Amino acid sequence: MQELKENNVLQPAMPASWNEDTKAHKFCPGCGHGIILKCLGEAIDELGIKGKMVFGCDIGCSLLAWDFFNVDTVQTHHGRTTPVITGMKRANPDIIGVAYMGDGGGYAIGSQHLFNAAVRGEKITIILCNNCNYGMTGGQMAPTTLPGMKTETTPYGRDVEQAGYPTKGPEMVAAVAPEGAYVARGTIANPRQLKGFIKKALQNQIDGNGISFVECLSSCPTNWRTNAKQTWEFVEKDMAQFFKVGELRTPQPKEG
Ligand SMILES: Cc1ncc(C[n+]2csc(CCOP(=O)(O)OP(=O)(O)O)c2C)c(N)n1
Ligand code: SF4
Repeated sequence: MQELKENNVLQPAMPASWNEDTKAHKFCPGCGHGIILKCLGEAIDELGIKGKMVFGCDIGCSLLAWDFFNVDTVQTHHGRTTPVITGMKRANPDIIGVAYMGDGGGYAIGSQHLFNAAVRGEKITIILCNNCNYGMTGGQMAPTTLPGMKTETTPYGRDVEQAGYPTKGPEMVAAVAPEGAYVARGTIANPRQLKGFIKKALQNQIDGNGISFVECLSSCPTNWRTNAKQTWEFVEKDMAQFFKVGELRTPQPKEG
């Protein structure tokens, strides 16, 4: 959607929760982070929670979102966004805390935090960008790198005999979280559905239920070294075939 500004120049309509002064954003052309953050921005607007939000971003390309929103934001050490937002939420239960990270941040260096926050059912919302590699550091293998996928550190393709199979985060969180959890996997190839999942994840926190976790299948054309067609094919076919899109856990309706 576009709207006319005072100078009669067509401008893209941005979510009200975005910080217009910091746009255009800093992600590479074709990067999926911007699509995920647009879904998040629209979800924040539609739920009217801008004034209560605390947004946490990790090290990795998610840190480029440190000035993305017009909301209170904290940028943490690599993998530590989950415990930082957990602490803020415990100290001030009225906030809506969102921890945003990459697959390296969530499933490698921060995996213990994700696992234990899920086991404890922390009442926060975690949004994780799965782009099958370590984007910011130049495209090394991540826990989510697909079998046979070439990266900087797997030049002959990921060998599952040596490196194991990719981590399926939502499946793990869904398996260990207590009642009240909302868990889903969306994709930038279907932003309408992805926004719906993110909105439900935020609503779950508003309702005071358990942990909310949304993994987002995303693109990193810079490190994948793909053109636009190859990028979309990889997201829509290769990634979606291995990582099934959909809801894995929804909270039981409360009695009464
Ligand atoms: C403690 C620590 N270890 C390693 C690094 C180096 N480092 C910075 S970003 C990054 C990987 C980021 O990948 P990911 O979390 O998947 O996010 P992406 O950039 O792909 O969005 C690493 C290993 C660091 N900054 N701090
Ligand atoms: S390196 Fe990859 S993840 Fe990082 S901004 Fe560029 S395209 Fe996005």
